[in-house]
Amino acid sequence: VIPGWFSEISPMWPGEAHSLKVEKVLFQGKSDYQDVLVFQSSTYGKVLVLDGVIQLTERDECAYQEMITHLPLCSIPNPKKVLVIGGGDGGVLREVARHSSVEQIDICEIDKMVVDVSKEFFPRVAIGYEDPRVTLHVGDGVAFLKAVPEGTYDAIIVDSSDPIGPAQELFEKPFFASVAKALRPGGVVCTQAESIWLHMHIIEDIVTNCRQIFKGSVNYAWTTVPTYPSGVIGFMLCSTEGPDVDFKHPVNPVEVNGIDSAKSPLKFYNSEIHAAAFCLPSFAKKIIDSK
Ligand code: AAT
Repeated sequence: VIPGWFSEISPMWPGEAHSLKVEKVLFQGKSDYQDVLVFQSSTYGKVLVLDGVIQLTERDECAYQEMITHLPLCSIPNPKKVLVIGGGDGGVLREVARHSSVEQIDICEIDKMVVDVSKEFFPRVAIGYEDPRVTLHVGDGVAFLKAVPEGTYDAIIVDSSDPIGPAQELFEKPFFASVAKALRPGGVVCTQAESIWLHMHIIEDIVTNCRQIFKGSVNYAWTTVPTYPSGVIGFMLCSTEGPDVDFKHPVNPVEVNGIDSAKSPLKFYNSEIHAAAFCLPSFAKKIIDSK
């Protein structure tokens, strides 16, 4: 460990640790679920860390939050009811709020401290909570979903931390089954699905489970986020049986109806990058297509 630097060390990426220079530690706390840290970095703005793992930085959060939200929501016409699991910082809410067709945005985040810390230190992210369509439920996403009546949501976004800690079950088959049940026919889910450079074994399991559970389309997409391990992160996009969803050809462009509710323009997402996100390097394509 280099003095004055934060290094992201985890058994999920053994032998490597991305580091950021720390200008100032702004918050350190221990919630019921995890260690929470906020620091000012010299080059990426403020950084939110849970259990030693970077969740977002001010500079590159747009890449992740815009992609995990608009990949699913731009793939279906007129999304109305949207559920976010995790995502307590509010960034995904901010992005969902850009869609004027949306009438109801529910969020289930396990850790109230993440919500409070985001409102205090990341106002441009937590601004998502200001939208009147948002209802916050503090609790475990697994339990929340089990209680959702069948066919409730048009889209579910699982903005979860890594599968070590409170998010473990969010990567398991029974969870995907309750997601499918909570979606209407032809509804879509997008889940945080780790890195093709580091986690092909996790991705293989997710794809295998999702192909069994989701009878519509099942696709893997990815994007670049410099402060996430290996600099890339992926998403699992699936639809339930019903009206066809072609994730690779967005039908509901957000750039057109977009910028008012979030009070700031999109920084990363556009229709070209949406389509490109589904192009995979050969080594990953081979494995994912074989499942
Ligand atoms: N939006 C950017 C970053 C995240 S946040 C992941 C959130 O999921 C955290 O706030 C965490 O408290 C919440 N969470 C974890 N487990 C659960 C659960 N079981 N139910 C509800 N919420 C949960 C993702 C960062 C990705 C990091 C990649 N290395």
